[in-house]
Amino acid sequence: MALAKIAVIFLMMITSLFGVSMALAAVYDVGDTVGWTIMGGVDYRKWADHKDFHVGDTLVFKYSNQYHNVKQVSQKDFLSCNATSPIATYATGSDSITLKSTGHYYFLCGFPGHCEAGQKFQILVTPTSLRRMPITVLSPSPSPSDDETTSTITFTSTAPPLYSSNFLFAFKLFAFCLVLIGFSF
Ligand SMILES: [Cu+2]
Repeated sequence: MALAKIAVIFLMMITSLFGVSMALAAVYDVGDTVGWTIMGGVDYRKWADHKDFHVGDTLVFKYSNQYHNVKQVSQKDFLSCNATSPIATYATGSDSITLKSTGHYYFLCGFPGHCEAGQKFQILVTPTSLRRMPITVLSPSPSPSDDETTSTITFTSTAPPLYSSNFLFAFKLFAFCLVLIGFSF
């Protein structure tokens, strides 16, 4: 009986973890629905400030390439709005840029005056493994007379914050199942 329960629990764990693993990398539309422009009143600094960027995530720039482009530049060029020596230039009007390594990324529009008008932002890309979520689980007590002990597990996850609740749910489920096993023995 107990073995069957354990088998079911492991199957559930694997299923829930697999379900989350399919959504590992996040895709960010720069400027959200407004896109990459100087006309929509988007504060790109603010837009970037509220997000955690990790290796594997993708930035999507959508814009009219008659009026804008995307240039990845150095910090120095970012600060001075110098678009003449970019690290990379994108100009299709729908550019997906996958963040392949950690560190600072600086983006600006190379059209005259646009960077100065605020069409620029910087991000810090951190390793995927830095997503750590402390989760407290109740460990099953061997007998009712013992005090219930709590232990903290630091779980390293590769999911974006959006999916944290899934992990939390999976672990609550797991903790609940552990308690069930404890009672069945
Ligand atoms: Cu522009």
